[in-house]
Amino acid sequence: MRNFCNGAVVLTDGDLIFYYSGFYVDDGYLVICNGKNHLLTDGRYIESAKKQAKAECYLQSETSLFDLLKTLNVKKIGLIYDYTSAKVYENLLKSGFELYDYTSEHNELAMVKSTEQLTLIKKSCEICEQAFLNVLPFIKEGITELELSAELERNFKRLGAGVGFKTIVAFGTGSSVPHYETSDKKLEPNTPILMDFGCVYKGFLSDMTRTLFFGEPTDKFLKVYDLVKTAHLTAVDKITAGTICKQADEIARGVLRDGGYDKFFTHSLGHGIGVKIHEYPSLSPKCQAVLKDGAVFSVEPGVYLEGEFGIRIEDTVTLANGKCLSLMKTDKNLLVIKG
Ligand SMILES: [Mn+2]
Repeated sequence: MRNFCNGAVVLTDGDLIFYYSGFYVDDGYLVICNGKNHLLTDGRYIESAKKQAKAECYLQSETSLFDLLKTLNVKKIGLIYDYTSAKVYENLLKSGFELYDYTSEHNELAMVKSTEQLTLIKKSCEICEQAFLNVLPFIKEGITELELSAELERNFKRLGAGVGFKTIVAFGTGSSVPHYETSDKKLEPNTPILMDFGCVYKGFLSDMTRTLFFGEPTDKFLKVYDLVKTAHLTAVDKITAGTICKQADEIARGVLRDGGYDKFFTHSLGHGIGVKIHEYPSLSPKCQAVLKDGAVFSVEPGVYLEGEFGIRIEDTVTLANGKCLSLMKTDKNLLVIKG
């Protein structure tokens, strides 16, 4: 029987292969053609792939990508440019295929989560939050940032998940660096603690940040905390299905501006979350994307005062029936741990 396809999508990124086939490989190709998945991988994966992937599976040593594309009679190939190597792009181009960027089609599809995907993300958020609650008793003078992050990550695994991304635990002035490198710094009295963490449950991520205080917070810290909390709660309250990303960012940024701290909010309000921790859309001052029901994203306003402290409050949220709902239950009030 002649297999006629013409157009296909070729993916090489492990997370995206997982998104479309339900199976993660970091070395292989997923070819989607006429609504059918074809997965090419090697001997390390093939046994599990045949059981788990929603795809026809092939050993790369027996069937090359080019053999398969030829068999399927593919002429035109969609690639997700941000997640395709220049080498793959060049090899396909040299072989005479017409290439196009499949990114926007993928983004619109991946932004809206299915019921099944949402269930996994909710579980991921539940584990993330439980792990956070479990580590609170470990916060004592002398513990290091790395020890606290290890405890958090140990809890992800105990609760059935994996580490979603590089955990950030920042004590004191380290908290003013939004993507701080967790170190062996020891916890001292009267110190803010910023923790940014997330787990991965059956391929789907969660993302959460809490800023706590160990000891006695200053009036300035309390004032800025309150402002960031108001920015967070106002954004969750006002974002709806139909909100343009830049408007969503402005809701929180406006609150910080009214308080005089918007110039210390040095990143975007949030980002889509799914099989990757940073997905489309970006809730940034420039993004024109429209948020839709079923979207899952972070809301994470922050204020970073160099040499003093940083405060960020982040939840993973979703849009359902037009409204923005947090998938995290712990409240956003400042948690003060007495030294
Ligand atoms: Mn985040």
